[in-house]
Amino acid sequence: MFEPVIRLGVTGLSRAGKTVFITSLVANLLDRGRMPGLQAAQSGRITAAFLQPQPDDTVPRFAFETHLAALTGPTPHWPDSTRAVSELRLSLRVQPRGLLGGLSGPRTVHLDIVDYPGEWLLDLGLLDQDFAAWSATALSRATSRAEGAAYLAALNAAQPDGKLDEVTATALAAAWTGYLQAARDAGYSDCTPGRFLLPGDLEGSPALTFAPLPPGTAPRGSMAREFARRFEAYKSQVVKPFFRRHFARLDRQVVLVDALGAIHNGPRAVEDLRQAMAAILGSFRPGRNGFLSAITGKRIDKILFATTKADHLHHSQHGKLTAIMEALLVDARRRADFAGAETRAMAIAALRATVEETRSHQGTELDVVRGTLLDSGKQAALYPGDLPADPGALLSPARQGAETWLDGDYNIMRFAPAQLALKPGDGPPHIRLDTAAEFLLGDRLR
Ligand SMILES: Nc1nc2c(ncn2[C@@H]2O[C@H](COP(=O)(O)OP(=O)(O)O)[C@@H](O)[C@H]2O)c(=O)[nH]1
Ligand SMILES: [Mg+2]
Repeated sequence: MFEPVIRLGVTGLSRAGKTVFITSLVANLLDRGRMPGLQAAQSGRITAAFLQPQPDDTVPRFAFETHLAALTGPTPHWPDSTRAVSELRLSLRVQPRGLLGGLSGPRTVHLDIVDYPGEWLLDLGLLDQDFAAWSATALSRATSRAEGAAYLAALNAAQPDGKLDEVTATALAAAWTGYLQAARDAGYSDCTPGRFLLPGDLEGSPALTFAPLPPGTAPRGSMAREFARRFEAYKSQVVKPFFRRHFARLDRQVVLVDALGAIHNGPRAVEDLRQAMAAILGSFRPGRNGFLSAITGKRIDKILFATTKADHLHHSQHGKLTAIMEALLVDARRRADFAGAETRAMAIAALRATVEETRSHQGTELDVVRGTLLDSGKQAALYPGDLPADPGALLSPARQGAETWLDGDYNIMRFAPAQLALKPGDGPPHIRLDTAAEFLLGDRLR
């Protein structure tokens, strides 16, 4: 008997919220009390949901039980960050709709969820560049950012056209990794080579021991010559296998981004997010990349861009956050010249960690959220600032290279997950996870 499989990719940069998203999605599909927006759940046509061994024997299993215990245990905490690809299979028994449904009885639909780092996705852009072209863009970005200073100093002291020396090579690669980390922490999304940030068992290997170099001669045996060779090795032996093995087999995709974080970090981070979204969409466009179109058998037909952690914002501002996401997506589609898959932008919270309140503050009513601060354990109310109703008010200054927002600041706080008393049949509390699930899976559960 044919049992349909949906392969759902979940990606986003480190800390975007992938682990929390998958954990809460699966918990809310197992216990569907809080999923009214997922039609198959609401109508009772999902008659059962259960975890099963995944089909890929050599991919680490997503540690669902451990992560759920962290989030919903007696002392709730955020799960540890994961560093590589993982996978989980959830199977749903679905009663088909209509006459045919009554006749054929329930069928099983398998949902294979693949969690992979967005850092690796952005590496796709390297495939159509050579070492010189990549070095030029990477160095010009590093030069324009404070975070790049240490690498540029290390580079100054090195002699790219001199004989390769592994100690210098390792030091340069480490300095470049340090820059990528700092840049990402400052809210920038472009951070290639992505595997430098999450090296896994490739750490220290030659394919990960290079760094961008300024233009110049590259005599035989020189560091410049060897770095260019390693860059090619990185593309063929690190980047391509990842795309072949994981990416090429996906049906649906969620891209998690932290739009509030970027807004808090300022116009340059928002501009960077805008470019990263276009780059990500570009990687879902078969045909653009010869390598990808050759390996991609089926096509991803739905892509959701979701900004997570919307629980940092009172719901009265969710519409404005969604509008900002939509504007970014429209722009990304245009820039990437993207047609094909259905795309959608949303503001969600995979796990709601706050409650809403309206407080009077200096004579005005302020819509705030309240939660337990992660660092101190104290209760605090957060008013992140007033998002503009017109997304252009943020996106235009970002595009024009503004350094700071003119009209005030946007704050964020880190909250701990709240203590939960779940009713039987209810999954963890969330915001619009059911709408996200309906977009991603609804049509396949009919
Ligand atoms: N308030 C809130 N914080 C979240 C949510 N999802 C993720 N976070 C925060 O983001 C951090 C990173 O999430 P995680 O899922 O580990 O990100 P990953 O690196 O993409 O897997 C968590 O430790 C939380 O602090 C959410 O729905 N609400
Ligand atoms: Mg994770």
